[in-house]
Amino acid sequence: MADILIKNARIITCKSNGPKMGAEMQDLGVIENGFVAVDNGIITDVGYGEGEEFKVRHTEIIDAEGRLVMPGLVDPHTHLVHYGSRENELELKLKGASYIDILKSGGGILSTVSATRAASFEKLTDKVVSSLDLMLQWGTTTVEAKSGYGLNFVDEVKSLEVLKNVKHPIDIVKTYMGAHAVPTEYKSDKEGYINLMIDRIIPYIAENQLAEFIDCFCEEGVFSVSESESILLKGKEFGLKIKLHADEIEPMGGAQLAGRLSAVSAEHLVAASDEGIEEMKNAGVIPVLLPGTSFYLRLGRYARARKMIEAGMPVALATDYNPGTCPTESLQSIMVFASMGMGMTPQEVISAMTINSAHAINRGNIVGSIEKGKKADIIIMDAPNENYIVYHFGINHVATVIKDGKIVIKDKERQ
Ligand code: IZC
Ligand code: ZN
Repeated sequence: MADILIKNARIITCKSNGPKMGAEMQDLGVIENGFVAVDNGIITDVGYGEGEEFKVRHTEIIDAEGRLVMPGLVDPHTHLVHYGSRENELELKLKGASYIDILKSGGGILSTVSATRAASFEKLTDKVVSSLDLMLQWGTTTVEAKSGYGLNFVDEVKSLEVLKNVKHPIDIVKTYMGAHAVPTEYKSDKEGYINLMIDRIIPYIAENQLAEFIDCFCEEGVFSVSESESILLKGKEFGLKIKLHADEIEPMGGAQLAGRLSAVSAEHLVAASDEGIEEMKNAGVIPVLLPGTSFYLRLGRYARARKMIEAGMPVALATDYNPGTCPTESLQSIMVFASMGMGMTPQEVISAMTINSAHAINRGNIVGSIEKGKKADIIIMDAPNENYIVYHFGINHVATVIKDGKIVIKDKERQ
């Protein structure tokens, strides 16, 4: 018995026992002319043939001939909960202002903080829902989301409560990121802000299970390596898992810190040193690369994905969706930058946005591949093969989205 049977499909399973390491990322575990059976929200079988042994109980049989069936995309790094937008910075940026210059003059993150603090719970929720709707339409079925635009007790808790209470098919993994910037009221007392996080906010968030991860913006002019370390260690003491914005713009030693703390993942890594990459590898830290941000910051350089893959590391990719440095919800857009900017093959890109990104948020045993026993989070792309998705860029290839075994986006052409 099955609720849904997908047949005649080219199935990109992304099957793997753990994250796909280095060269393994090229192997997507493709099943030509296969079927997927779904029952009660779970994948119950995957194989060759039409799955004729499955009688379909409730919903329907999907004939996916000529299409690509893949795991729902997993976005392991977003700043989903924020209010307002920052298109005003576009012109400043084009005139040559750097990201950190804009932040130091009270713009950037801090302008989003003002808008987020002023927004009601309902308004913030509406904005989150409209972004989640877009993500789902573009094929994302699980997303990591950070706080970090409240920067005080009330508004950080508000942001995480919005994520906890929002009703949406997409699964959200929550991260506390109070260490995103120093709020204006603590401008000349950074230590005071760090103490507020350490003494009050982190314990409250952990005890009330408002987040699973803690993250910190370790960057020149934001939080130093030693400040980041004390904040992250406090989170760890309270049971939060560690992520880290490391070496995004300046080579700070963030990658080494991620290795030393055995972080689950370290993100950005554009300026990460050879030693940093080596220490991450030895500690099993997953590199989460954000090439849309390199592009949008006009950095003129990208993280060294090829070096990391050749070193045998399990590279993951994310949008970094945020209102300043990467205002897009679309992982399909990021595919192009990963491929053209960093030289990743379409196969590596898909591994990095499914099984590896699932592991980067501690969901590798539940989502990220089409395998028996996993959640039935499946997308059907109107594309003949995986190369085509990267090749025909800038458009949405998603035809159908199945989330938790329910068809939430229905193929318009074939209804
Ligand atoms: O709002 O600018 N890099 N945090 C770290 C960001 C970008 C988000 C922003
Ligand atoms: Zn980020």
